[in-house]
Amino acid sequence: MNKRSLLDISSYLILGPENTKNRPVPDIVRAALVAGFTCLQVRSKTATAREMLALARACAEVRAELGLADRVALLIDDRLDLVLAARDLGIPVDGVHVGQTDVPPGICRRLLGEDAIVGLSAPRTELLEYIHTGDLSIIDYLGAGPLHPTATKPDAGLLADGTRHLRTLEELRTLAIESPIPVVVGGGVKKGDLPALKATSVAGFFVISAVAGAEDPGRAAKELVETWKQA
Ligand code: TZP
Ligand code: MG
Repeated sequence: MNKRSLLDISSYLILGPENTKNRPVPDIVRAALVAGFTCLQVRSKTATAREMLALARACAEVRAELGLADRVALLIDDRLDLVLAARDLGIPVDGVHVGQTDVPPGICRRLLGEDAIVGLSAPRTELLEYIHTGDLSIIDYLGAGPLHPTATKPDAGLLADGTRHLRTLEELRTLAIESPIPVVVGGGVKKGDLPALKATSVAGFFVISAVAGAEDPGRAAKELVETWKQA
């Protein structure tokens, strides 16, 4: 079963224990998957490696219970080593999402193999030059953001001179058209952003707070999925 060919990044949830207002991560994951979220990434800047592996296992179990093991991709943020460790432990993780300062995507591809999913955060500047000159054939999708400033990732879009680059809808439209691989957009994304975002032709949106921080994550997730589909 090649998950790469079935990858659906239209409604993409990212989360870790620091994002859930003390609620168990698997509960939020269940609510989001029931609501129709299509892709899942475990991301934590505070959890230990062992905690991340336990989280990945718990998320994989929820996904399997819901019969979505073949349809929803489960990725780990930043850490190629944890994806390899998860595999060794028999935890069905599908790949990794890396940023511009993590292990290069080419090395992730080589070590994880052709069936793995490798996502990459787009560089903050010179994005169009990058998509025209970089080797994107080894990557499954590009993450771009932030659409808005966000407390979840205070350095999102920050440039060396201290200013912040937010992605404009115009920029995203150009990116979506010119990128040879799908683009998913996040950073402070809320339900109200989705119609304009979808109109740019990007493949999907990613959120943390709009689901993991919502009072009713299942309802919030459902509204996001429905809004995206109907936009
Ligand atoms: N990458 C760019 S912004 C961001 C990530 C992981 C955080 C998105 O979180 P939120 O809470 O949806 O703004
Ligand atoms: Mg990262």
